[in-house]
Amino acid sequence: MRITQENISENNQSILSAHQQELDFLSGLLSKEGVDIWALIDKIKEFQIAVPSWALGAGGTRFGRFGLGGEPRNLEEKLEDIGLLKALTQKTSSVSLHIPWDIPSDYSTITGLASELGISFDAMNSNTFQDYGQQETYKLGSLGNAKKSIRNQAVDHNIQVIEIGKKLGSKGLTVWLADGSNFPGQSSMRNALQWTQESLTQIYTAMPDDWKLLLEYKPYEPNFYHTIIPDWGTSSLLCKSLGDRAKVLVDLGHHLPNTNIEQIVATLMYQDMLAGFHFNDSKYGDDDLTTGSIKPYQLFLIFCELISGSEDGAQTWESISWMIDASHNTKDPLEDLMQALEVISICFTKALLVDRKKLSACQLDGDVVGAQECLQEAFQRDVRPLVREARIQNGGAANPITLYRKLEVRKNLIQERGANSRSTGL
Ligand code: PSV
Ligand code: MN
Ligand code: MN
Repeated sequence: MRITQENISENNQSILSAHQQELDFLSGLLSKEGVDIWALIDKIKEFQIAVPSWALGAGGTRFGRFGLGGEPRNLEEKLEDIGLLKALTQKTSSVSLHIPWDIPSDYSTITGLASELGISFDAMNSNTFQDYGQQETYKLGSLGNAKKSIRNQAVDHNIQVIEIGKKLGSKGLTVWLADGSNFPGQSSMRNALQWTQESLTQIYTAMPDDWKLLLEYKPYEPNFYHTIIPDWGTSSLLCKSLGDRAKVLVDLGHHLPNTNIEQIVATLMYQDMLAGFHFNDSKYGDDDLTTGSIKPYQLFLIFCELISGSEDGAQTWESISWMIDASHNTKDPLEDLMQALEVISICFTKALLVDRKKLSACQLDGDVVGAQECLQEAFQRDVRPLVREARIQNGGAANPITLYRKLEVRKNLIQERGANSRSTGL
């Protein structure tokens, strides 16, 4: 199923006048405060976020999985789903593939379909956390395994992923390592780190000059005693030993509760070490809940750091990659992704509204209350009309989820692909 421009314009027509009223009201208020509305809307229009191939099917937990029907059965159908998201939201135009789940059976078919849908290939993801028929098991680790032959196999896999990505036009490799140990004494933490560094060096060396390596960290799970790359510091240490095209990837769910993620962002930007983001939200751990569903204020504060870091010249905005990393057990994943794209846009817009001059003055004057007021002023503002306007101008739907439901997209996908179709992925 595809959504046409006519579907969208026809739907938008019915809500245009109500939207215009809301927009005029907000523009009036903001213009009085000296905000350049149109420049703001242009920034919102430009901000695009990649979607991972594994977020398009129903995810599971270790207790079970509940399919929702109409899930994409292959890479072509995953691209079609991203095409639907793109048509509705105009907020995403790239997909992040995971190998071996998404190995193209025919490259020209895949690149042809992607260009027909206007989709490009974001960073590639390798998989050395599962066994899928390869020679040696990853049960006790991959790039940091005590056995050299297993480390070599994991390095070769990453190089294969780079080769696949080159054929698709991707420009990056994301490495998330599940490696670690479950019990004290199980592994030598120092040796494991050194082996990981050596393996990553081989991978980095195999990357084309115009690629970047995005290195994730995660404190625990699937290993519960020690993880080789548990935090941003270890990731940064490894990246620095590799070279300046290796940087730290911040996955919002990969922190212990109450970690000050915005401070991590500030610290990484301070050293030009921020590769990008995996957006999601969490209550307890790596919950992969919908972005902004639990801690929208934290997301806003993260964007405040990102915007100030780039405006102050610490690190360029263009050097940072944006992606959603979520996997849902109870929601229609396409609806979930639309919710995530919306809330990311909202927090981004609110952060753009912060009066940074005033904030800076408050910081210099030691005006604690004034500084907080600056942030609250922007955070409490309802910016949805601006986000909607940006989407309409880009050719998207004024209200993506409503139109998705009106067009009965899921029902159509179930008819096309079956009620029990299963997506390859997590
Ligand atoms: C596992 O925690 C994970 O969610 C990582 O964040 C990766 O980015 C993703 O899976 C795909 O490998
Ligand atoms: Mn991630
Ligand atoms: Mn994760």
